[in-house]
Amino acid sequence: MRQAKNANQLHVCVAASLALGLLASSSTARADQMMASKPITIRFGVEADFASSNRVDQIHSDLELLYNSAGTFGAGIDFNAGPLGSFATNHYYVNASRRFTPATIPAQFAFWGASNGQTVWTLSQASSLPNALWLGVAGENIPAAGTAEMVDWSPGQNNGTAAAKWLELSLVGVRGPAGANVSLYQILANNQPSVYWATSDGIASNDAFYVQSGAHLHAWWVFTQPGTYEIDVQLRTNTNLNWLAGDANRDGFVDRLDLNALAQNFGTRNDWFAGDFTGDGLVDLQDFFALGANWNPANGSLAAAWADARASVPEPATIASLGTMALVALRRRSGATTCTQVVERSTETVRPGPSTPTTT
Ligand SMILES: [Ca+2]
Ligand SMILES: [Ca+2]
Repeated sequence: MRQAKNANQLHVCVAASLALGLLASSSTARADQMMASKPITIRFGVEADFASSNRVDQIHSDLELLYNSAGTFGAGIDFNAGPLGSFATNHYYVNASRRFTPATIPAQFAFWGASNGQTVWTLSQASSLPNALWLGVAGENIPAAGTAEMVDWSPGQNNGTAAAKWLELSLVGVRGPAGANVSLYQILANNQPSVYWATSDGIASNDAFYVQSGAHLHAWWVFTQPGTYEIDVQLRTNTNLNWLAGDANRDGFVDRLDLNALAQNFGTRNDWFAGDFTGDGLVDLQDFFALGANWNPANGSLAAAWADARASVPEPATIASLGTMALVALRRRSGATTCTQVVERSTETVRPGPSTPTTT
């Protein structure tokens, strides 16, 4: 499952790790550096519109993904001319011509998350549909400075198996109509679906699609309910930056300013500047370890600085709680790796929710 971290338990783990001096084994040396974007929200209307927003329908448009260089990303709607459109003022529209009610859904399409006889909406991978949106995913507008920083990597999954300058499009959340599922896949030479996104089994790290710098691809998009969808994605790529882990504000020092950034954003999906030094798009314990490995003792005790940083962030749990003491005692018996495992299991699945009203 692609998940939101439980921030409070992560803080407890940080406190426990500090108490046990577990930071010494961390290492940040590497030639390449993964970078992740902040979450980006892409909006779709399935026979429904967002208020005060332009409907993007009946054109060939690509979802342009950008790595702009220096750890910054972006995305926009390609209108084939002029600047990219903003997702704040435009939404992709899935019209009635793409509405189907199959009596039987073939087994290989079970990932749609629809039942036999249920109406679904599909944006086609094929180009011969003049009455509907033809939506691709592209890395064609990445500026030269961004491409120059990108280095070959192999995501090792989905359509990103070979080494190349890949940009990852990860699904991290969907806010849509009640019971809605979203999927993204291609039909390739074997005539079988290659599934990249499918919310029917939750949202996980393998809900990812890959496009190379300079390329664009088309795929099938399927929605199982009418209404409006806000789809949260994060972009990732591999770079040659080799920045100093922990230096969130890029001033050349790993100090309290950086620790404060990490504390403020702990447990969130975020980018380097908010504390994601590992490039997985999450600000969590591993980022704290990365910062800790480069912490200069001249800045004082890391434990004390962390306590100060956390004190400025509202949260219900305190690191001095009895629960923390119990966890520290537990770690003394079982070791550091157990802490990470506890964190990974303390997650909460992001699922399509009932918050958005449907319109048909
Ligand atoms: Ca700094
Ligand atoms: Ca991280």
